[in-house]
Amino acid sequence: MKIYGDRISGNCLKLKWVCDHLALPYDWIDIDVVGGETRTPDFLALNPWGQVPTVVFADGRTLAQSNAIIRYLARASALIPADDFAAAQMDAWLFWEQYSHEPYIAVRRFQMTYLGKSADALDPKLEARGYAALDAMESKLTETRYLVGAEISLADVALLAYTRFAHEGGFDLGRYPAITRWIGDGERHLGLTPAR
Ligand SMILES: N[C@@H](CCC(=O)N[C@@H](CS)C(=O)NCC(=O)O)C(=O)O
Repeated sequence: MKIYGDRISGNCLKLKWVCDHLALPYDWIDIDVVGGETRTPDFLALNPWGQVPTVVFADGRTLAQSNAIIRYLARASALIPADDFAAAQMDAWLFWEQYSHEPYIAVRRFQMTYLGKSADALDPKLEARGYAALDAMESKLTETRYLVGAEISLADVALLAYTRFAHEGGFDLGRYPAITRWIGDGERHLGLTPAR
């Protein structure tokens, strides 16, 4: 399996963490997002959406969209709850991550850390909606160790991707004791070097 990805991208790191955790072999091919490598004719032939992560399997089939890919890679593993309702709750977090978390927290981080923009130059909605997302996570993680109960699942993998780097987008994680505890638990479980 070949993973086309950029290590600055949480969406791409989700795949690396799942593969490393489940001991799935892969070749990682660096694609420089800031340098425009997702928009070359060769890359667009691989993924017409022009985005990483993109995976090419040994039989030549390709798959894009980080959460679809990790769901496929982790099928039949403990990262997907065996109980169907718990698995649906995990999916709810995966969809929520892409619509209500990543567009604010990841985008603000990208604009500030990788495009060098100041907080004043950014749409204030990014900060307000990012904090709203963190508030929702804090509320859940005050009740349970992980997002879908006592065990880690893909919901945690997907949301760790950008939450653990939220400070790089100007978000103050010091306001969130439950999220801070959860980041530590998730990093230890997945064998990640602490982001802070
Ligand atoms: N919903 C997609 C988002 C993918 C995405 O936006 N990838 C960014 C990097 S995080 C990208 O490839 N941007 C380059 C571009 O759009 O040209 C996913 O979860 O995989």
